[in-house]
Amino acid sequence: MSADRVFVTGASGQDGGLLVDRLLADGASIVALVREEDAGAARLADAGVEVVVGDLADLDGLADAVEAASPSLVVSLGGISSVAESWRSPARTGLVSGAAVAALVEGAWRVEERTGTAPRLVQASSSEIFGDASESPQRETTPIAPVSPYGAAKAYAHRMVQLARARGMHASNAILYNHESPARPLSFVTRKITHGVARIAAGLDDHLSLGNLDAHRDWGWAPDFVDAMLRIARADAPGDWVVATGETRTVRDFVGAAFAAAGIDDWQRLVVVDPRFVRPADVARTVGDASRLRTELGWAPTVAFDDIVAAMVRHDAALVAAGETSQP
Ligand code: GDR
Repeated sequence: MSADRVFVTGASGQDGGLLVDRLLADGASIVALVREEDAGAARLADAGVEVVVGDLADLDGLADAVEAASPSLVVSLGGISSVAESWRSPARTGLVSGAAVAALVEGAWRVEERTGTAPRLVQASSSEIFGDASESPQRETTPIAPVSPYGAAKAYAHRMVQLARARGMHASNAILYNHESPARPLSFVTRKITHGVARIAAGLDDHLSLGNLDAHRDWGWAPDFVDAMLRIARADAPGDWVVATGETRTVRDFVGAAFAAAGIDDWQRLVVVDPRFVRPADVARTVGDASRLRTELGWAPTVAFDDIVAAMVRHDAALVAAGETSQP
């Protein structure tokens, strides 16, 4: 399939930036829905992306935007992506991370009515839909039982994509586990750690405040995950695919690896647990089985855990050395 015209939500996020770069390199034309106040809009426009101003909370406007763009592929990356934030804004999370995906499907159906062909759709689904999963590692068939407002919104979107598929659309869920890069915002634990460690190493801070250090997460490399989404978009048949490394580590392991990458061994005294960062409920352990993606679509992770951490620490050390101490 040539994904020649792609409608993207969340284009100014970590995955969006990586996806846009890949698609532009492939010669695709891209329509990105961005909020008026989105600081990333100018960069997208400069890169040759057609920017449409809109809001995921405006469901009718969103379906209209898909219909007007008449794309061959819709990639749904937008919404509230922070699980912590979803506890503070559960209703808005339901709207922009859940119902907005139904609006994308509605827009796609309208394109189908008009042209006879529905666009393909890839939804950035999440391991959070499984909650404290009854099986480990989790697979595409693991029961859906979210334990956060974010997970509940994503579970609705996941199901909506399956319903679109049942109605004949090439609509797929990429069930994404945590995936990181230097472009990860500071609100997520990995980047908070690597940025904080870089500041401590430079003598700018004397400690790092975190929440639950015992949570296990399956952490991968964001460019690999964007590659997985493109493979899924281009697959002969639609479906649901777990995108994960199959390895799980604790937040404490991540902290240790980050300090090690900065040359600091005795780090325990530099980390403080602050109840403000502990969530009302937190998934204890995620680990995904990406066998289906490996065998059917030839995907494999390319960057090991320690190398992900080291790349992020290196990036943040350079930022700190350049005097850039806040969110880039
Ligand atoms: P997560 O990512 O909730 O797994 O969702 P996050 O990096 O926010 O948290 C990972 C784990 O770290 C613990 N933690 C902290 N988290 C944050 N943000 N800040 C802290 O100070 C802190 N201290 C400990 C958390 O409790 C949690 O256990 C990510 C997002 O990218 C979602 O969009 C995506 O769907 C899932 O991964 C798969």
